[in-house]
Amino acid sequence: MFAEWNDGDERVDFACGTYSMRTADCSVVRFEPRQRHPDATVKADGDRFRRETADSILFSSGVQLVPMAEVDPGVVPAVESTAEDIAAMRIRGAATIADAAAAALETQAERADADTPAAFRRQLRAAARTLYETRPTAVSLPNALRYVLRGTAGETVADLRASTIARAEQFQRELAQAQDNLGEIGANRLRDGDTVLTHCHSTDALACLDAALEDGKALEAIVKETRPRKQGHITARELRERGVPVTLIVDNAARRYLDDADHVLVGADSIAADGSVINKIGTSGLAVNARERGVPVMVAAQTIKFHPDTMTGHTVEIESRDEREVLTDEERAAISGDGADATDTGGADAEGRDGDESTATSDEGLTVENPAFDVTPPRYVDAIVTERGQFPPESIVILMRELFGETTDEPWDA
Ligand code: RI2
Repeated sequence: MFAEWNDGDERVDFACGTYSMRTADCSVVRFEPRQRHPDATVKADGDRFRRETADSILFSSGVQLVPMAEVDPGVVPAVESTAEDIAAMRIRGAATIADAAAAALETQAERADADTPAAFRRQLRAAARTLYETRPTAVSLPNALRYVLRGTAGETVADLRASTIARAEQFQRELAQAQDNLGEIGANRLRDGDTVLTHCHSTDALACLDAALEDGKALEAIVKETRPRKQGHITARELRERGVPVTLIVDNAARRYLDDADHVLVGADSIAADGSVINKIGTSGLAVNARERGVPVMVAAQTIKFHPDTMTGHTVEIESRDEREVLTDEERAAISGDGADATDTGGADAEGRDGDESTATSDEGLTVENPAFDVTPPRYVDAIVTERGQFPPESIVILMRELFGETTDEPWDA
């Protein structure tokens, strides 16, 4: 999203995501709210922005400011649009995000208006940055960007364009092939008549079930709905499309149903060098309960999910998402006692406060946390299934080193 800054204030409902703002003196900044800021007024304050809500003035609190000298106007709108779709989770799932990012770089290469090789490379790097900044935890995103940018070669714009397009297409082909191969390996762990318990929605996990079904094995599934966004519903729908009997349960019922499961099967957003699995929030609790019940935990994760930075001691950033995924404005108002009719913000409430001031978010004593992912230690994981074979989590670092070496440059440094 790009918002022009003119004279006066601009009232915008900032959802999570990346925004570019131009000030009156034409300097430009980018900022990334990690939480939704309804009806914030943004004011230019020198070369920074400050955000004013009805009752507070915050200077870029919870906001990361990046000098817009780094934002190149040559990023094509389709890339901005893909970035917005990833941030808003209209495109989601680690492998799908990687695929979309490669496709976006391909589009950037096709449509770039650069007339020199240096400008082409600068615009491509800017496009990669735009995509990268959307979601911090799914490492498949920077891994995809790095793969494509490393294949960009040539001395002319035409050669750079052609090599980028070819590389992006190669990445997408290999990604699809890797998932097929992973599925066949994962299917070997599943026996005819097994019941799997799933969490969230993972195309890698689905690939294992698909391959087992193709082998003629009958399977059943217990599907956790997976709050807050209920991506378990996607899993349930896709399994029903395949004719698999599905029992949908709320997350809190998982331990009760573990006795009926032969496997816990989940995907991953990142795999750390010590074998920790970073996946949708709730995975770690499920894995601990599964270990206690003696149900093996199988993680389906292509090697694109390996997080190379963790080989050099870095930790994986856990994405925090908009609190409204957990609590609507109406629910928040009801908890905070901001009026019986939370939707009626236009009138005075029982204590005579003006409705506009008692907004749904005015109670600063109520905090909502919405981490999207958690970390499952390797001791609770039985196998990580990749396209290169299945591994005990503790040994994954060997494959990681073989695939990535020790280099963990940022994708745009490639
Ligand atoms: P595939 C999802 O994250 C889930 O955590 C899922 O396990 C993981 O991505 C991997 O998905 P989100 O994007 O790559 O829904 O296996 O936050 O499709």
